[in-house]
Amino acid sequence: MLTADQERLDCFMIGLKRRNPSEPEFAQAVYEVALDVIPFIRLNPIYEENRVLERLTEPDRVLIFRVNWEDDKGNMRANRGYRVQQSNAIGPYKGGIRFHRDVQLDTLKFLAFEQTFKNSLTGLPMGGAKGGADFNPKGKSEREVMRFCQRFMSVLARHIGPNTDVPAGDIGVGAREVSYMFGQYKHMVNEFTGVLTGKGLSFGGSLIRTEATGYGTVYMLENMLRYHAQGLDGKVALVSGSGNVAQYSVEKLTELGAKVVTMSDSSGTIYDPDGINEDKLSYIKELKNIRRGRIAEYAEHYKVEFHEKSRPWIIPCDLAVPCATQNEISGKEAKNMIKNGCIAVAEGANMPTVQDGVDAYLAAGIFYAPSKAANAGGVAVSGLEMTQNSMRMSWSRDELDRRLHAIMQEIHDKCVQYGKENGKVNYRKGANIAGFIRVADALVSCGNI
Ligand code: NDP
Ligand code: 2IT
Repeated sequence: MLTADQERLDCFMIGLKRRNPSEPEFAQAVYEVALDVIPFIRLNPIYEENRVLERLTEPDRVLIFRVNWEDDKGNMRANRGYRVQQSNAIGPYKGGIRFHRDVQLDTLKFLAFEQTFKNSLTGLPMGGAKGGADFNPKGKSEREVMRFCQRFMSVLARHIGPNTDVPAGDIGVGAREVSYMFGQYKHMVNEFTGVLTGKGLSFGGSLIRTEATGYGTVYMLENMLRYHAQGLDGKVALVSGSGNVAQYSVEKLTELGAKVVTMSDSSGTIYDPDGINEDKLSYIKELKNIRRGRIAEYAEHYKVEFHEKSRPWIIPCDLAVPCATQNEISGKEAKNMIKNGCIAVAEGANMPTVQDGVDAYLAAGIFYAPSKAANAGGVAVSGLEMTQNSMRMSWSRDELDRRLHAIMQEIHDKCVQYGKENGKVNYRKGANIAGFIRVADALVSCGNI
């Protein structure tokens, strides 16, 4: 990086941290984008003149609200709800809702910021947003989850709409929660519209939305390997997490010939050296989606190792597909994976690798698909659900899978177009610049609002 760019970056980050104290994840996400975008802005002064980076790092608005709800014992409970509406430069605000004990503004600001670039990469007309609550779904009854979703939506409803802001799922929020929220919204506004995506199939949900993030991540990995004359067949893969994104990443990896040897949850990692085949994955789906149990049960059931409180990254592999949460791969773990022979990382989770780890991937020259490119298939199919809802029709599974494939291929190609340097592809740079251009051009064209 040129000295002038480094100075601009340092100065920009000092200002950002001063304006957003105690928000390390937001600063981390912004830094990773600014690293690539600041040199690009120097070459394209129109973006500097319009202060595009400063505008993009300030959310359009942040909503914070109290959510009161009643538990099964009749106690009144209070949680904090959020919606960060980051940018509607290229379409209505769009992004998931996270319910997790640790949710705080910092996390949602990083996610909304990332979402803006990710949505831009899909080529579809969607702005960026993220929301959630510090509600812990673990151990809650079905009725408690329903009541929480209803109370959450009773506040959020006045701030969203099919042309304003279209939420979806994320950690702790799947089709069940989206559907409860949709029911509450419909009840309040007396309108049946595509205000949320990831709904149940019989009332406007899209086929393949459930699978899309995991499948899309593997399509991105496949594209990246193919571009470098490699393939998935016979490769050993580590997957973290055992929720929505992990399950469908494992499904597609296995279908395409890779052997997945790990999955995890917040209590630890299972290591199955024979591979998690279709039958074993069905067991995981039943365990996680129906019984809502812990991953350790898999180890007991199949008599394999369970590494308590441990993450997968110490196990030798060819491929790593993190699908749990942010900052789940440390610099040390990244370096260890590279040392053990890992050749490619595709991020199903959002920002799962710390900055040091990303630096290590790039320095080692392994193939690295950053989250905003790799996991964009989920929101892309959400975008297709919005289109189907507007047209009051639905596409077939094959049609949607074909479109998902095409979108992931386009994202890959944009990363190559903007990320080529010294005969290699820096996918982080490619994704950042390609995502930036579309939003930045819209901001410039629409004036200083
Ligand atoms: P789920 O709630 O379905 O699954 C989350 C998984 O990650 C669970 O196995 C969970 O374990 C584990 N996990 C969550 N938090 C932690 C933590 N702090 N430490 C260790 N493990 C943790 O969520 P999704 O699969 O939907 O989301 C996973 C990731 O993918 C997130 O980063 C999300 O932002 C991202 N993503 C999701 C998309 C979607 O369409 N759903 C789209 C794009 C990205 P446990 O059950 O023990 O908490
Ligand atoms: O991080 C993400 O892209 C999501 N959680 C999906 C968002 C969406 O609107 O489908």
